[in-house]
Amino acid sequence: MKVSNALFISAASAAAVPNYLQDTLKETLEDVKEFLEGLPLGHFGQVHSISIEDAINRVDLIGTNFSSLPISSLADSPLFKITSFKGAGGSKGGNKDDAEKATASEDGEEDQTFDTASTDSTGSTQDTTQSPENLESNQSAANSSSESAASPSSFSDTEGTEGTQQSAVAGTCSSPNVRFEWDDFAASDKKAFVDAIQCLIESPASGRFSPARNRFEDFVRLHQSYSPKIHSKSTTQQTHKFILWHRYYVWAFEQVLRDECGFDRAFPWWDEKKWAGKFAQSTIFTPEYFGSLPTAVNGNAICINDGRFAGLQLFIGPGMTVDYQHCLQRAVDEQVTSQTGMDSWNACMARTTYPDFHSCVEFTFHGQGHNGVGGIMADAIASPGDPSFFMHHLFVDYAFRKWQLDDASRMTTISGCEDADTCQPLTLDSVVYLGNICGDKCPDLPVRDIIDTTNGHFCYRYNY
Ligand SMILES: [Cu+2]
Repeated sequence: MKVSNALFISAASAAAVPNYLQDTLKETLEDVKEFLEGLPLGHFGQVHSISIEDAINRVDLIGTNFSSLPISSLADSPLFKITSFKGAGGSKGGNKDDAEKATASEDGEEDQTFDTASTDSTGSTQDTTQSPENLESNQSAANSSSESAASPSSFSDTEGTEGTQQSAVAGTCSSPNVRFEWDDFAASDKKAFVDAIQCLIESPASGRFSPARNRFEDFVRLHQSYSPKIHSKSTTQQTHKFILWHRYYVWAFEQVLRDECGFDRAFPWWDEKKWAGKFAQSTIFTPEYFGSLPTAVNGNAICINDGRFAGLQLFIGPGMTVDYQHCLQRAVDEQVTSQTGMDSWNACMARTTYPDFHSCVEFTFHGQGHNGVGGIMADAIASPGDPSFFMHHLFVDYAFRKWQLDDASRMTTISGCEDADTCQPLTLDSVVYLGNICGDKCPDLPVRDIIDTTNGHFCYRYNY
């Protein structure tokens, strides 16, 4: 996993290597050069500045020592075969049990907390830190158009595996998990988060997202395979499923971190807009956590050799490429990250219809956040290969939630295009698929079950 790191050190100490070994070392370094330097920036389609087809076609630029799957083969893949949703009423595909369980649970109507001191043997806690108004349903939150939460001194999100619980009475889940902003966490919590992601990288692939080589790559492969269905082709050919699909996707990532890697803290989100124009100075891109954010050198992205993911090698991407080894790499452009600030935020929040809001987000701070980090992140298709993808999309989901809180009707109504080709109407019955990446917790679901983070399949909110 740390091959490039080790070689990097070797290169630095090459002067100490005996002459007779220096040629060998030089050859070895030549062999892995691209893993050290990263790929030319042109190998990564700039997110949404080109059409999705162009992004897919970028694989032709790379060479021949990889295999690339044509888009048509993916559409026919059983994994992504469209299954029709069986009725909007009645059972919510796997959630009914959860709802019943939650109702029966002694914690069912209790408030959750993040105070580690009161954690009991089952991992459940009783609320001791949140004030009553923080625990109100989204009705009051919607009225105030903001969410707030106590700032706990420690975080222990114990509700994780019960994130789907629903209140049978109010229709709104009684104790939403609170996602806290990155800077609200203690260092140990941040470390636990990146450690859990590293755990996924070190865990075996499920085998259902071939040819992913580890559990983390299952997520990369899912996103890659499904890319054409969940991103707009262009600003004129859009699918408005993008923001909903990614909401479900980062939620699934949370479930897997909790269930398979024991992550037991509150889930973080990243207030990206406060770092506009200075992503490289942000508190996620550090040698302790997600690694540094270097600028390109000679038009190449830079392999990341510090942080928790130092030396990470990827085998999914760029574009539709698979089985092609390349390093986690970045190439920051702060001119681009500067466009992720309050101007675009305010512009999007002012949009009054779902499709208008959606387009604004997808093509402004969403796209610029990706392109500004550069390298893997600038690839519209395989960008989840950079773990910072999830922080970026947590911000996008935060933006969506904030916009919904401005008008309660946005929690229950939808419009726009389901697909970018023919613009079939997107409705509450349109189905969103995740390939069951988190098992029974990730069934194919209608939009009505994922449009509201506190009523339906989810039970979470943000701390502000
Ligand atoms: Cu995406």
